[in-house]
Amino acid sequence: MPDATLETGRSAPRAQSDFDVIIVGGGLAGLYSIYRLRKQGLKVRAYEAGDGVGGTWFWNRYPGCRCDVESMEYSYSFDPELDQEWKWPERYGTQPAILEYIDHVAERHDLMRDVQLNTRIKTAVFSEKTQLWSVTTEHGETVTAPACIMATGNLSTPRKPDFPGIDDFKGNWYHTGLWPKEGVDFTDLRVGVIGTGSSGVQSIPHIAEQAKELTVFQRTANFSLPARNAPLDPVKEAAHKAEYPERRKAAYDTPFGIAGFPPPTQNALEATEEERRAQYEAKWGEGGSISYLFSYKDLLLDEAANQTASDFVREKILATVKDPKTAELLCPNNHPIGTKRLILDSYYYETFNKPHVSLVDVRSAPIQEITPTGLKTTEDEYELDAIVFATGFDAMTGAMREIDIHVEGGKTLEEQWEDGPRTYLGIMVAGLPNLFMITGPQSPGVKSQMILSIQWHTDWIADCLEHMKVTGKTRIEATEQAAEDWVNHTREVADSTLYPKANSWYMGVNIPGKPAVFMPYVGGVHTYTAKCNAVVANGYEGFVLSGETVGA
Ligand code: NA7
Repeated sequence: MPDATLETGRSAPRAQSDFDVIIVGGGLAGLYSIYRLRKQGLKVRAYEAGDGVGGTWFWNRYPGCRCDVESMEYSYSFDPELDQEWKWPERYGTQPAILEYIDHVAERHDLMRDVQLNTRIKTAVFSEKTQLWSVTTEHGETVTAPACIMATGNLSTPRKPDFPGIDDFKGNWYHTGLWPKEGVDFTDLRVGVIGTGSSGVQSIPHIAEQAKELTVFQRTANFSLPARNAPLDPVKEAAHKAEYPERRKAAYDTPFGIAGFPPPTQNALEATEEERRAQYEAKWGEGGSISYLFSYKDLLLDEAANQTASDFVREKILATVKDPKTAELLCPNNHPIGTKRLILDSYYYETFNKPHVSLVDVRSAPIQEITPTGLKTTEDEYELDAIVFATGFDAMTGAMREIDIHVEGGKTLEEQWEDGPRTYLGIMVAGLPNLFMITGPQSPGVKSQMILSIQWHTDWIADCLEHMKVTGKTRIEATEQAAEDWVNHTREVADSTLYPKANSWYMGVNIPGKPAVFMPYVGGVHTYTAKCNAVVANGYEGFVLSGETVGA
C-alpha cells in the first residue's frame, strides 16, 4: 500500500489559532480527550452545554438509571492506580455513582480548567484560507483551532415526540434524558410513562413505588432480562482488581470490548432442547445481556436460533406477569432478541402485578394528543397529573447534525448526511479536514463497552496528531473512496446479521424523516481495532495528509 503521506499535495500556511484542538462535549469522551491531548503538549479547550461534566450520566438522572455494563468494566483504563482505589458499590453502577466517578476523574486529573461549561456549540466552519476551524458558541464567542474533535455523544439529543396539545398540559412533564437535578416527587400523582425502551423499563418500577396510579403507554414491547444487581461481591472485586491490567488489555480482543465472557462455541440448534433450556436458565439466573447473547454462536445470525432464545424470555414474561392480557402485551413480537438494545431491569415485569399499575397498547390505538388533563389515544382518554417521556434520542447523529459543520462554501454535515451518515471508520468524514469524531457512526461505539471505544478513538486521534507533527503535516482528511468503501463494508457486515430486522435507534427509524440506515459497526471491537491499526501501519491508508505550502 502506498504511504498516503507521500502522495499528497500541500495546503495553505496555517494562521495563528486560539487552541491546538477544540473539543465539543464534556462527557467521558471530552474529558479523556483533554487528558490525552494535554499529555502531548497540546493546548485544548472543551465546550460543554451542561453546567457540569459527565454527558449522558449528567443528563439522565431519571429514577432507576443504571448502566447495563458491570461497574468493574465500565470505567476508564488509563489510570491503573484509580482502578485499584475506586470502590464501586454495586454490580451495575447507578447514574449518581457513575457521575461521582466521572467528577472524581475530572478533579483528580485537573481536567476542569480546560472545560467551558454552560456553552453549546452552534457552528464549526473550516476556512481553506486560514486552515483553521472557527467554532462559535451559542453566546456568540468564536474560537479557532487547526483541529476539532466532536465528542458529542451517541445518546445526547433527547427526543420529545411532537404530540399536539403538550403546551396546554396542566401538569408537569419530563423527559428521562433531561431529568431535573432536584429530582421529581410523584407521590399521590397519576403518572403516565410513554415509552418502554431502556429508560422506561428502568424508571417504571421506581415511579410505581411513588405514584398513586401509573399508566404505561407501550408501542413496542422490548426484551428485558433481570440485571440481578447486588452490592459488589468483595471476593469478585478483589479477583477483578488483581487481574485489572490483563483484563483491560484483553477487552480489546473481544467483540464487545468486555473481557471475561468466553465466546460461545456451539450453534443453538446443535444443542438439544433440554441443553438449550438449561443454558438459557443459567444465563437468566446469572444476569447480563452479553452473557445471554453469548449462549450460542448464531443467536444474532440465524432467525431459527434466535427464536429459541426469544421464546425462552417470552415464557419468563408470561410466567411472571399475572394478568394474561398484560403478560401477552409485554411479550416482544416484532424483532429477534438482541437486535434492539437488550435491556437489563430490576423488577420491571413484576411491577405490572401491582394493582395501581396498568399497561396500554398504543400500537393498536396510538396517542393522538396531550390534553390539558392527560392524554387521548384513538380509543380512550386518560387523566394524568404528570407525564414522563421515555421516548429516546436522535441517536448517533443527532448531536452532530444539530451543529452547523461545514467547510466555507461547502455543504453542511447535515446535508452531506441527508441519506444517512457516511464516515471513514466512524472517525472522519470525507471533505472535513482535521475534524475528528469519537465513537462516530459506523464505529462499534454503541455496540461495545463505550468507555473502551472512547479511549480507543481518542488514542488513535492523539497518535495521528502526533504523527502529523513529527512528519510535518498539518492536514488530514478521509478520501471519498475510503468512506464509500467503509460505509458499504459496515452495511454488508450488518446485513450478515439479524440487526437490521429491528426498528431500532441503531437504524434511526425512531426519528420521523431520519433515513433508515443501520449505523453501528457490528463486526466487533476486535475486528475494528485491527482494521484501525492496519490503516495506520499502511501509512494512514484511506486518508490524505498534507503539509503547508512554504511561502504560498
Ligand atoms: P429507546 O430505546 O429509543 O426507547 C424509546 C421508547 O419510546 C420506545 O419504546 C418507543 O417505542 C417509545 N416511543 C417513541 N415515540 C413514541 C410515540 N410517539 N408513542 C409511543 N411510544 C413512543 O430510548 P431509551 O431512552 O429507552 O433508551 C436509549 C438507550 O439508552 C438504550 O438503548 C440504552 O443503550 C441506553 P417504539 O419502539 O419506537 O415503538
